[in-house]
Amino acid sequence: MTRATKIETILHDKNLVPRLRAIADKVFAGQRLTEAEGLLLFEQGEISFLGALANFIREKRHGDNTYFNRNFHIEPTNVCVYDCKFCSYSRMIKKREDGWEYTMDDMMAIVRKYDGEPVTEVHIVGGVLPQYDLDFYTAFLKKIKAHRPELHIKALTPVEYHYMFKKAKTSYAEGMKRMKEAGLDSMPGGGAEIFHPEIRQQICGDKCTGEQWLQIHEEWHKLGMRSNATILYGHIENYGHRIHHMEQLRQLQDRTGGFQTFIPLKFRNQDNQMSHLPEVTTIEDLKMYAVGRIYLDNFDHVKAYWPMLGRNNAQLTLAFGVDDMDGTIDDTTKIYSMAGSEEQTPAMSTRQLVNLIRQVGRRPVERDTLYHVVKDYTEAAFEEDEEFKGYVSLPVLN
Ligand code: V47
Ligand code: SF4
Repeated sequence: MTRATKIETILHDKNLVPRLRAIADKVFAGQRLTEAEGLLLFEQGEISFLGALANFIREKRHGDNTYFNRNFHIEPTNVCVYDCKFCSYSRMIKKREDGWEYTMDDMMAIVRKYDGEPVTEVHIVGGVLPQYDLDFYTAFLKKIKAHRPELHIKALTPVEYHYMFKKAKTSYAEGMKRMKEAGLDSMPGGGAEIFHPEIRQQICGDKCTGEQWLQIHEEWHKLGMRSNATILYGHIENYGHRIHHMEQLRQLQDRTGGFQTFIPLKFRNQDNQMSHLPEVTTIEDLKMYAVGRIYLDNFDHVKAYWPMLGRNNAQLTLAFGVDDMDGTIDDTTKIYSMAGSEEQTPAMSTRQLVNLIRQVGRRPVERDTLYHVVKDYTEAAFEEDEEFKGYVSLPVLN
């Protein structure tokens, strides 16, 4: 179904309740939804209705373009002083012998492993430990930049920053300034979980609060820098908490414009203290992506993190507001395989990722972290590309 027919279907659906019709009208007119309207979408929006609205916005902003980048991950440690109930990393100090704690040399060896590879970004995130302090990370970032100046460093979250700055007796503003001077290029979206204290207190009560998370991003944006934002959904929160979370993000984005991408992360239930909770259905995943796309009218991009969702579901999200598939990842990324994702060893080559996107009729576009186009995989570029020679692509479904 084309975009135009989908919209026609919505407008002529006699069964559409007036309040949902009014929301559709607002979306088509590019108007902002209220919190009550966002909640109504979650509570009463049929999945096809949500998909059509989200896809309308997605295609208005990006057409069929579906972005990905080539990056690699460094996870300094899987031991953490915090005790987030959903995290398969929260092995705490008492089980420290089960974990790894990389030295700066270990991590520089990982950086060097990618010398000559066409990666544009390193994503650094992991557990929180005292030895990884402000002096350590500023020295590490400087080393990376000295070795490979053009590599974009997307590193650490307010969870680490809050801990490090407190230890260094430094303000958020001063701490972020020091990180920028050391070579930090952008901040990933992790650590957001659910901002509402009612839930945050229960699932990750000992780390930075939602307000602190937002303040640190705000200081970073004030320096003219960009970051991402996540939500961890599908556990003990309700739709109201999700809307509250997105409302905080929307307000901050109105003030600074510093967020690039919204990344819903589905709670996975293996090997953590919340394993007794069932995981939500694929329909619920699609709802989260679609409402996220519709509600966050001041965010450019919505990303599906495929190692988390699985490849087929990630493909589905491309019809529910998602325009970004994150990166091609090798098997150094352990966080999700430990939490019970389908992708036990998440690895996907650029070829596979490009094909996955083409299979559902979208146009793969390789980007750098700041969404500059690195390579546009139009049909012609695809056919001519050395990397794809001899590769039989799967049929493209329209
Ligand atoms: O903050 C931990 C989540 C996040 C589980 O910015 C879990 O480009 C689900 O933020 N089930 C870290 N999620 C990862 C992250 C991220 C990933 C990819 C790209 C970007 C980006 C950011 O992982 C944590 C937490 O919310 N997480 N445990 C779990 N059991
Ligand atoms: Fe530590 Fe992050 Fe896991 Fe929480 S989610 S226990 S802060 S690694």
